[in-house]
Amino acid sequence: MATVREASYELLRRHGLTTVFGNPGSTELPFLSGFPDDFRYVLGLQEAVVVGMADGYAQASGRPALVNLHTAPGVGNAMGAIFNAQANKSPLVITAGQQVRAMTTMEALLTNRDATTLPRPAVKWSYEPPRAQDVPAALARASHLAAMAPRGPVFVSIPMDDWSAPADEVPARQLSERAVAARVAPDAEAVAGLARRIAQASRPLFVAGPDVDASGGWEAAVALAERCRVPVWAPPASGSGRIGFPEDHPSFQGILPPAIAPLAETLAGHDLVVVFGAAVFTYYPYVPGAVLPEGTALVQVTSDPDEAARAPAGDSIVADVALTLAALLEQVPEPAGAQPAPRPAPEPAPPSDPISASAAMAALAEVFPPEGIAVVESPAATLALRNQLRLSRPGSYYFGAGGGLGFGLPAAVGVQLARPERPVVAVIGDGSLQYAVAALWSAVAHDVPLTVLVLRNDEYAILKWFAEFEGEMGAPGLDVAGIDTVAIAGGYGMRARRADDADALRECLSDAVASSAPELIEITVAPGMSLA
Ligand SMILES: Cc1ncc(C[n+]2csc(CCOP(=O)(O)OP(=O)(O)O)c2C)c(N)n1
Ligand SMILES: [Mg+2]
Repeated sequence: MATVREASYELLRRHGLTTVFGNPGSTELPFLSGFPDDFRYVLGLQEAVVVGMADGYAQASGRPALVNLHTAPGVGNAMGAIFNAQANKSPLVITAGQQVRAMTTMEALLTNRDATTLPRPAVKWSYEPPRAQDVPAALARASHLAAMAPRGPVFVSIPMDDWSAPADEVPARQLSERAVAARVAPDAEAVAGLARRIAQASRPLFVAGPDVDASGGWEAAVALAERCRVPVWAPPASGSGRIGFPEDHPSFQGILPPAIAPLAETLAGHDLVVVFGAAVFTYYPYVPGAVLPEGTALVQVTSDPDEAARAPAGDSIVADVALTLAALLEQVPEPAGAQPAPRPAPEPAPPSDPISASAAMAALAEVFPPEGIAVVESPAATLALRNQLRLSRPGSYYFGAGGGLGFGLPAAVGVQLARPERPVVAVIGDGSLQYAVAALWSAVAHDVPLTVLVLRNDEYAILKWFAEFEGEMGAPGLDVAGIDTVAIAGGYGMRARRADDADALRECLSDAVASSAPELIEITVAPGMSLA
């Protein structure tokens, strides 16, 4: 008779969950013992690293990823990363070991006392199976739920003695064979109504957000924008984990500002705004004003019911974004007017010593391969990167939409594991690198040929900018001078170099991108925010 462990591995196999991101403890050993040959274990040395790697892997592969954490302390360490994964709509099946059932009532060491409450509210479902025999069913339910819109992390706590218990043969096998088709097509009337509104609008504008990319709607978004001859914007950068439209396309006009009043001002003069696959809108900081300018109507297309329900203005259609784009494409007529004028090419950054973050991003753009992927966590240089790099292919950009640092470096490892054929460059601030720095070790240990570019300004530049913007001066703790990132990377066994100027940076970057080993490059950049 099969054990719960055997039945569970068979189920995970059928669900394609054969890569396990984890950091083990005694309570996880009964799951891991006899680890099947066709499974891969990716070790992270701290739980922020584990979940960050799984987040990048799940997003870049488009499929749920499996995480295994060490009971309450492991989940506690992981919380910031789970929060990020939820904002990223990253489908993670997060499991954690639990004390043996016979000793949870007396609270033996490592008992996860209130296991299902601990990861809330950052997971959309949290569960501890009532019997050992229910573990496969819990894993099946978790995997289906994680993959359904809105995608996101789910949690299952598993008592350590469950794994060796005899499984319920038939239900476990039935569960393994079930498939759930979860993409929801839009209501035909709603699509016809939106197509009519687009056709009748005199100056429509599109906003293409992260779920255009995640849903596979990239080409349809380009075709629809070209057909309708509308300008396309990206939603505010700080809350967008992916880009939804080629940023070098002539229809693409730029990134909306992140505060209420300036965002509304940018939309002024357009009588219809259609937002595809984004929240309306992820604002910060607070600059009050009307959400929409006078005379502007808005329609949001989102697969996330909550995103639709909480929007402060406009109408919403809840459905798969790619399916809705395809349905619209069949219905909108081609208008008479001209295509929008393309925005200018990026300005060359003026020379300075040290170079500006913009100049560093321009150097990166010069050597960035067309099939490259950028994973970004360099707060004061994000806009410069977006402007200089102008990424043009689907699945080319990952950014922590939750705003929690510690996503970028491990996510880049996960993205590179999922997409070995595309070179991944992580662009990380000197402060941000420290939140999940042990991901450097995972990149080396698992031979992940990632390039890490660290922008060193010895400060939390974005916070200084923010302080000035808010008029809150004199805060301590905004300088991080003296971190020798090259030495740290060396300590983890990673090849690491310092580039002294833009020429050296280009050379180091081309080498690292072409190499099949992980490499880190540090460049000192001028302090402050780089906006373009
Ligand atoms: C987990 C977490 N802690 C703290 C912050 C607050 N925070 C936002 S940006 C930032 C500074 C980032 O510094 P660095 O990576 O050097 O980027 P720079 O601003 O210099 O470009 C900090 C501390 C955060 N976003 N997440
Ligand atoms: Mg910095």
